[in-house]
Amino acid sequence: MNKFIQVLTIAGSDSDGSAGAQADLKTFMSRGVYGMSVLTAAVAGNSYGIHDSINMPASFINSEIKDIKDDFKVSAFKTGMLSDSEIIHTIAEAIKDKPFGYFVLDPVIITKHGAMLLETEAYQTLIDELFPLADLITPNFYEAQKLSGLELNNKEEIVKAAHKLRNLGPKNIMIKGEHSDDSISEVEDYVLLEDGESFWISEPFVKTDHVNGTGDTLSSCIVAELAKGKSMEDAIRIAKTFTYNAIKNEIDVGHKYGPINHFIKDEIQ
Ligand code: PXL
Repeated sequence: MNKFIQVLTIAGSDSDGSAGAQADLKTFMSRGVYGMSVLTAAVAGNSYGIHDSINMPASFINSEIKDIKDDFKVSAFKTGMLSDSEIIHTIAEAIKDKPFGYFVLDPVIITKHGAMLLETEAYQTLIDELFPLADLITPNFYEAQKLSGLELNNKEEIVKAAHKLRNLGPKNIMIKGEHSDDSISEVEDYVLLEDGESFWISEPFVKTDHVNGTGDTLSSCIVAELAKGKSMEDAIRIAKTFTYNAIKNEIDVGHKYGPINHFIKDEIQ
């Protein structure tokens, strides 16, 4: 029998398949690991926007997690859309004994269409209950500002925010670069590692609307690579390249903020 490394996403379902758990599972498949999903919520959306959503009851989320725990050996996992404080608390309780290996926390607050996926009053719960358990957090520019309480106008302020976020508990921090300005040529992310090392990582800016699910893809690729035994730095570098390739090789699906391309078979090791 073929053995597969097993990984998990704890995230929301996005009906159009571009983001959330669907993007995570596609990324896991593309990176050669066996993916599982615990759904926290489900959104009704397409490339124009998100039009409805429901949260899973806490008791159901607990049942999903219990079923994974009872049967599988998960080497790494991530969280995505968590909606509210009750869901965050449910997950924090369920994972505090570290049943699933490395923990990558993508602090999803806002979508590319501008829909809010986390209640404002839950920001502090996320920080208090999940940040201390996380091996890595991957906020985008907007989320880094909201969670650090700092305004990020230049590189010094991004570095400062990363240190502030790390003081809240996560071992490693990756702040994804701003790309709302179409005139930029590179998207630069800042990484602060557990041992104090830090670096900027950049790829060319691709001018396209097909960018829904990029954050989900990046964090799930990091999960896949950590599960395979890569170092945190290597996992981050591989994921940045994988996500860039998925954006660059556009697919003609949807009309507005369409999906990125999880079919690419790149040979990044
Ligand atoms: O990409 C952020 C995201 C996360 N989770 C779900 C989403 C989205 C964006 O659309 O729908 C469920």
